[in-house]
Amino acid sequence: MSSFDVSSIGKPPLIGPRAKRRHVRSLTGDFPEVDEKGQEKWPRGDEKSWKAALRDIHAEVPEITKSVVTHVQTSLGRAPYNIDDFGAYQAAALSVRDNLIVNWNATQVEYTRKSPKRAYYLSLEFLMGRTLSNALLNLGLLDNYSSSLSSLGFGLEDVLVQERDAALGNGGLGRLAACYLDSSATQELPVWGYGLRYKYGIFQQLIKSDDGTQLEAPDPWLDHQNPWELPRLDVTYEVRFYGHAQRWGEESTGRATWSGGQEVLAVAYDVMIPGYGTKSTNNLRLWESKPKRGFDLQSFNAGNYERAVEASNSAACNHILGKELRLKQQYFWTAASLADMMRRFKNLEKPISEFAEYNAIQLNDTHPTLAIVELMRILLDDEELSWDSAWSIVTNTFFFTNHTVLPEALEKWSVPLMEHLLPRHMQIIFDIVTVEKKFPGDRDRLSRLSLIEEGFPKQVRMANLAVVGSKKVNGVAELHSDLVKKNLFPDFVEFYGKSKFGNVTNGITPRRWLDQCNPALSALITDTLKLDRVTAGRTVKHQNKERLALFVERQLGVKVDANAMFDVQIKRLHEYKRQTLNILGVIHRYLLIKNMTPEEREKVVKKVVFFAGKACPCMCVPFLLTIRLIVNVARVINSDLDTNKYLSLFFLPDYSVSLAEILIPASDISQHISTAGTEASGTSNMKFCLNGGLLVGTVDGANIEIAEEVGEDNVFFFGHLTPDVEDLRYQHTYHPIPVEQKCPALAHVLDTVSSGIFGGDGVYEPLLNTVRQGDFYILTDDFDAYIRSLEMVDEAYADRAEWIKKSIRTTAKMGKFSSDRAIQDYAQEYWNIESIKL
Ligand code: OAK
Repeated sequence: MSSFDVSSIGKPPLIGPRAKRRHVRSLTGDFPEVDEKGQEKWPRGDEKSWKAALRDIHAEVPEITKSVVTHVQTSLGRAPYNIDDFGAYQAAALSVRDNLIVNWNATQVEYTRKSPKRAYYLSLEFLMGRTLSNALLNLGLLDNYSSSLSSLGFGLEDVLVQERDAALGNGGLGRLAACYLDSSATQELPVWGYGLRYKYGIFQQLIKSDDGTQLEAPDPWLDHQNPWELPRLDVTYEVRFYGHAQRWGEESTGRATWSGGQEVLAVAYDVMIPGYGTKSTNNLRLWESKPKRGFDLQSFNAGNYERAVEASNSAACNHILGKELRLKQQYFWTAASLADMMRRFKNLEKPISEFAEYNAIQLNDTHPTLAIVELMRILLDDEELSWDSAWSIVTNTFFFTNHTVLPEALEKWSVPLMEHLLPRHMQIIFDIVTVEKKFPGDRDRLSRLSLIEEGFPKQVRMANLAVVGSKKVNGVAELHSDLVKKNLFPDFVEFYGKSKFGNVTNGITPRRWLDQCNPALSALITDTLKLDRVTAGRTVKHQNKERLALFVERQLGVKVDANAMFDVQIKRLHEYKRQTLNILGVIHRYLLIKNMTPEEREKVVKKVVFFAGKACPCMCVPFLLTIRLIVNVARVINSDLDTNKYLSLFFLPDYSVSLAEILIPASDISQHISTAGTEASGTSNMKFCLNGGLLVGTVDGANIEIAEEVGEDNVFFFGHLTPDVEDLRYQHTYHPIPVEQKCPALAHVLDTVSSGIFGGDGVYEPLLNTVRQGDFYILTDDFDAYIRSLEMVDEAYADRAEWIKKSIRTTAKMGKFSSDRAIQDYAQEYWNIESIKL
């Protein structure tokens, strides 16, 4: 993978007039166009290979070329000479898919034959990114397809970048789910994912050129045929909403009949998940909603239904969807998934009492918590089990992972809404509450433990429900798991005992996040004969920086100095992640350099700062201004001829998995600077380190464990620790100290922004005021330490040989953060499942 064409990363494939111009002929199926001299014109000037492939289609041509050409003709319905890079991508993808299907079938047959205990990963988000490159790597077919495509006149890289990212989610939790699927297949574990087949992925982010504001456009990722999924039009389930729940008999925890309302069809789409170096190929089953034919038209409110279907088709952030639609989406997905699991279990012809011995269900945060109630409903109403038997099965089947301690992310559903949409489920939740009253303790404790929060309206606390209904609960890094116990669920820990609460530190797949995005470094690691690793490591990093520089030049038309230090912060934009701290730090650096003499400037470490990330448009207004500030600061400092040689800044729009794959290998230093105690884990920190980038960060999330592995001297820590944060917030409220007094350097930066040198005409004041007043994320307390840590980064970077050694040591010590380890932790300590060898 040497000359990586980055020009169309994250871009939709070429369609429309421009694409047509690249065809030799339009899609008429005619033979090649003839030029002025009567010569046939063939794409890529490679007439011979196409003709040979056509002629020898049934003879001894390499299998791969044969299969690609066949797909061009039979699946795409095109004459083979009549395709562009996108057509070549489609044909290659279909050809690779053939391999996947064979392995996928073999795997599923083996699972059926051996009837092992299976684990199901329920996640509302799966950020899969591109598939072709990953499938080729995992199948060990990269070189073969590269040769085959090249014999047909196509470069592998040109073909790979045609694929559009599957971006069915927002951020960390969704990408983690994708890494875990890769590792489950690689470890040959019988794990399936269940999610939603959104019609639109996470919005495409556009940055308005005049004022830097973020605009959101839909991501119609399915506009072209998606080669990576198999529609299973025969696998459908009916999912009910609304209606009435009628209890049977007197007993409050007994059976009921739920009838009436609306029914929607859930249709399955299967996505094959290949393991690395194994035939084992797992399944990600995504549900699409379809109207049910012939149902009660009178109770069908067409307008609402359309809206519901449309909304359930968007992977937009939480708050965009109306509450009811979001709840509908969650129930639709969990009900279809459970019906599917139940059908599979029934095929085993085992007694229902053994359900938990054959099934483990992992809840990826609280979004799938309704699955707990749905399984209760099935066991009580359909299987006619007693409450205690049903509850015992449920609480041995589910496992719950929490992914955030931010109170605003803890889901709650209004009781009246639940009663309206899911009347039977609300009954069951009330029944759990009744049973739960057995909890001893005082009234306050009982109310904290309760699944129902008092108020107008009353609310169902989904996190409490997930804890009560699960066998085990875990956080995603050591510190976070401690906070889950101490701050989120202390009463539950006291009630159930500590053993119910654990930790599984997150992991990332080294396939995508090293082999695929950084093949040169991957090769260097496996090359045991290489003597001068420092020089080689430096060369690899430099090549990756040049690749990023080329990308920026093509995207933004600006040249970037690959000899400068590359400093990267890429993640969802959120106040707690403190992109604001970073941009205020950049301004500070700019002002320092601006005030230097030319001689002093020559001693400055040259730096290019990169930001990328999407901001959920429903976030608070001040914070949305951060992107605007970054873009406008970039405009000023990149055009300042005094300083731009020493400091430049870029906001790369439309952050995606594919963009991360270019940015991460190119980073010298990356920023993970959340307020201590707020970032559950972070996983990009692991990706940067694996690629030999060093971290500047707070003592938070997985940063801590990374430092334990790579050594504290290889991480640039700064800032107040978690236990200080509450005290500082208290001080801010009751004994505020003006920023001018507490942190003059920051006050100067804030005043500079207010002065209007970055434009905006006062527009940034709401953002600046969140720092000057309130300062919930303690920027004024951490700013000085942050600047000092960046100075230490400069000093360390000045000794380039030592820096590269740090970088190599960091890469070498990242074994713990492989998702293979993480998934084994889940498999052994939680799900109790074993590998199935094919
Ligand atoms: C998203 C929605 C609701 C709750 C949590 C999230 C989420 O994305 N959390 C992130 O999960 C990652 C994977 O565990 C962590 O690395 C991030 O720190 C966390 O913010």
